[in-house]
Amino acid sequence: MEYGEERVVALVDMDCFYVQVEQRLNPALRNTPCVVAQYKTWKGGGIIAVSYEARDHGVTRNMWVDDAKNLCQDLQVARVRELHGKADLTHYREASVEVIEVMSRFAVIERASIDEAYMDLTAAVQQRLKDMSVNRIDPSLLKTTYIQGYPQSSSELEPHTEDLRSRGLHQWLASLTPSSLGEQSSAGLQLTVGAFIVEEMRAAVEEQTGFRCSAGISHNKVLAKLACGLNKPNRQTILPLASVTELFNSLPIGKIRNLGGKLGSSITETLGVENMGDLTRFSQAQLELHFGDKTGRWLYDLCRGIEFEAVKPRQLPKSIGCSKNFPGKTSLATKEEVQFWLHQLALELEERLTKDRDVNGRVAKSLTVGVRQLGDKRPSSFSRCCALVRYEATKISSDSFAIIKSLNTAGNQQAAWTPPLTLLHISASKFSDAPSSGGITGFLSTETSLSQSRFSTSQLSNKSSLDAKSVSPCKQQHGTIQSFFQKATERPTIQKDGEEEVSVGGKASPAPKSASESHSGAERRSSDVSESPRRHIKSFFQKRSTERSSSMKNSLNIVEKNNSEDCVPVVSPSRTQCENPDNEQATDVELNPNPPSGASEDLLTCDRCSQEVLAWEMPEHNDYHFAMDLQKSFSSSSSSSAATTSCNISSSSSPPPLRGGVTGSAQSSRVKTKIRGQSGPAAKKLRSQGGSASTLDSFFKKN
Ligand code: DCP
Repeated sequence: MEYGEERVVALVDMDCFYVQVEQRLNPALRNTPCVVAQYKTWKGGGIIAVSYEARDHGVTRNMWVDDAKNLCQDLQVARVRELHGKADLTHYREASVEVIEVMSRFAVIERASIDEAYMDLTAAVQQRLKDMSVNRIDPSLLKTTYIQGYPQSSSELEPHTEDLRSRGLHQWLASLTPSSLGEQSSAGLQLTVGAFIVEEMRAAVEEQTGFRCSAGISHNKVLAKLACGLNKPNRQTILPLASVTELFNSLPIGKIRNLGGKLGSSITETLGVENMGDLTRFSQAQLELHFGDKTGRWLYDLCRGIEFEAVKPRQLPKSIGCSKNFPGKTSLATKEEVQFWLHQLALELEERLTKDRDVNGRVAKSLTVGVRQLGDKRPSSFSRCCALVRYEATKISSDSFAIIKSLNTAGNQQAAWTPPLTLLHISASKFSDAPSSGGITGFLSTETSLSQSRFSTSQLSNKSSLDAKSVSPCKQQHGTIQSFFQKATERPTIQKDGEEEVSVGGKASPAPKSASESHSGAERRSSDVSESPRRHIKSFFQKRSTERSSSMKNSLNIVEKNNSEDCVPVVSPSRTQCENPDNEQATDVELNPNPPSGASEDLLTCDRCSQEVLAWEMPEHNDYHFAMDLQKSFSSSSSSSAATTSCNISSSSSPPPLRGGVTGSAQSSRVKTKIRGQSGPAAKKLRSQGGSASTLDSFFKKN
């Protein structure tokens, strides 16, 4: 077996997942051009999932429904349900659990997001090979399998056709070396047996859940993920190592798993290369010089299709959480509002944690609270964690309030909350088995003092090369469309229950640094990392610059994420660094030899900004983009006709999704500029002058 061909790894990804969930709930939607949209107040709502029939009409994610209907008159629209004033993903989560359950009967799986799972099939393949009397595989067992790179001379055939697939498969099967008993099977044969298992598994998923999926089968996670996307929907693709060179020669670096963000952009900029195959021109020493030892070594192998990140057995999400945006004038400016919304989020969290405990027999020990402040130009936000002592909304919200109240510069005696908050999120993580003896009582008895573990990540800045803010869940200033339409005057009221007076462990929390003080470290680091080495004339400086950034990246790719100019950086709350000696996550991260790994669990990649976002935060993240589009379209309509108050949005309101690499960064910077505009003085000035913001205001009032 050649180096890098030792394992058989597969990625299975559901096809247009939310659409399929809606189609199962409403069979009339099946086989139709259909989309799932969030909310509907503005232009019919924003599209987050698209059936393949609708894709044929040019409908894409991130379009407005009304625009999509112009492309496809018969478009069917299913809506994401709402609960507690937020998108409710329950149906999709439950469907995901069903799928994972079926898949895990076939192999040990690593749930990678709400609709994706990796599996290491090496052992299962070996077992099958032992059980097989003849090491030949009948093509009829691989009815939906493509072989990347086969047939080898296929220029006259249309890609993705059945004829091409079938000829490629036959050619591939004919090329396999049959192995006699006792002889080690070829890598090709192992992949083929893996593909056969995945065919069976996909058929079982469809039979038992009604959902179709696609898959990639190769020797590692990166290639499996890449292969999965090559022949969607309802197909699977084997990617042999021998076909990698040709594929990589025209594959943009940003298309590779973990290279869609800053690291990919930095590679492109630093080395002046575009495609993955271009990296093979560099020696390992050169790559190490530019990106540090670990990343350099990793890239050297990766551009040859070799990667070793393990498939980590995990079927459950690592964290459970919820968040809500309060953009612009809906930002939370009083303690009452902050408490009210923390309580709303806590209600949802309590409900989901309780269900999770009952179903999965585990309890979360850590509670993370994140906020973003109005006018905060940094991509990251404050994030603090404490012990999660009880699954009870009142307790969760009061503890959450207690650990963020020091951010309120208006002081505890005032009704105001300053600076206002534009985002709240709470999440639970650090799960362990629910105590078997004594049940929940046992769990409750292990209550620890909040003061012991409570820790502000903003206070870690001097303790680690990884700034605490860099590792905290950096939240975004993205907007909830729905909140946008909410009148500022319709502020919620809260039943006062003295939550603000909650004393945590009887200790006053350490005085926080002022907002500006605590931001500065991150900002400095941000500019360090994003500094383009090309600006330097001397290669020496170039090296220094990239080394500095890569040494941070080597420590943890979180740095990239948080300092990224990407508009909505989101990092798993489990990565928030609490000052806790047994902080497994922090240890994990430090020791992790693979530059950007371990972070992908529960994450979806946003096609707009290439940011990886927790599945449960995706609705809020999408809102952000929708809100930005909306704001952009208002700006452009008002600049073309300042007097108009009508909502005359051009199709440019939904720019085509940008994916990865440099393009992603460019998009990100644009968005960032708008973030500033949204809440900054310029926007206020515009509002007072009756400019575009005033148009926006009057529109909101109408709604
Ligand atoms: N999702 C979302 N917002 C995004 C991206 C995804 O809400 N910006 C949700 C809806 C998707 C689901 O996550 O159905 C899975 O996302 P995928 O990226 O896997 O896309 P689909 O499954 O919809 O389509 P595909 O068949 O291309 O994988």
